[in-house]
Amino acid sequence: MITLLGKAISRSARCLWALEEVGVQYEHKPLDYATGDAKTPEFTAINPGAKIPALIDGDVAMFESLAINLYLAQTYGKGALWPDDAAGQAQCLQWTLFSVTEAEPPGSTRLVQFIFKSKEERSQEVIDAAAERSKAPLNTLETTLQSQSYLAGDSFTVADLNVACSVEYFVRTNFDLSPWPKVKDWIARCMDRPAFQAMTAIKAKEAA
Ligand SMILES: N[C@@H](CCC(=O)N[C@@H](CS)C(=O)NCC(=O)O)C(=O)O
Repeated sequence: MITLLGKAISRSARCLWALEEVGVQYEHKPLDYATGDAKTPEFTAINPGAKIPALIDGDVAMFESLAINLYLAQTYGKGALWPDDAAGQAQCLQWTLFSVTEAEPPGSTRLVQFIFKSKEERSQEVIDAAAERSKAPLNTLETTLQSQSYLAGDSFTVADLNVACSVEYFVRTNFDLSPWPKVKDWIARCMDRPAFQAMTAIKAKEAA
């Protein structure tokens, strides 16, 4: 049985989305780093950095949300989330690193400013700098999506899932995506997927 460790309201949501996409049976243990759940010897044996999420699948024990998603795609999503051909697989690796290094930093800055900070604590300077930094990755995505429906070609793969995890932060913080209409349409399609909706329902249940 696959076990995902980490509460849904965290980067674990990305892995819940991937698990729902591949359709395998899994157990979800909503460990909360804030209460010390991630500092136990059992958890730090997997991630010495004590951050969620982590995944256990038989002999495999790993951390890093987007690496977990690549693992799930390669292991359980062949021909769907994980393309059959080397060219498509290369695109999945490329876009995953793009997500972490280019798209997530300005997106998570917005998340911190708009979701985790109060109005009084917000910094307009930080928000403006993040908006400026968002333009290059959004331009890259827009150009790519002008000639294809999805990032690795014409069907949804882990490339889309792993980038959408970062771009979704812009949606959640009401960033105006209208200068990037292809991105706006693509992220709406990604967030409309039944697996994304299933993950959203898990988050809502956890928050209730
Ligand atoms: N790059 C890691 C980041 C993991 C991460 O920062 N997780 C947060 C929750 S979203 C956490 O556990 N934070 C606890 C801490 O910083 O002490 C990933 O994508 O999995």
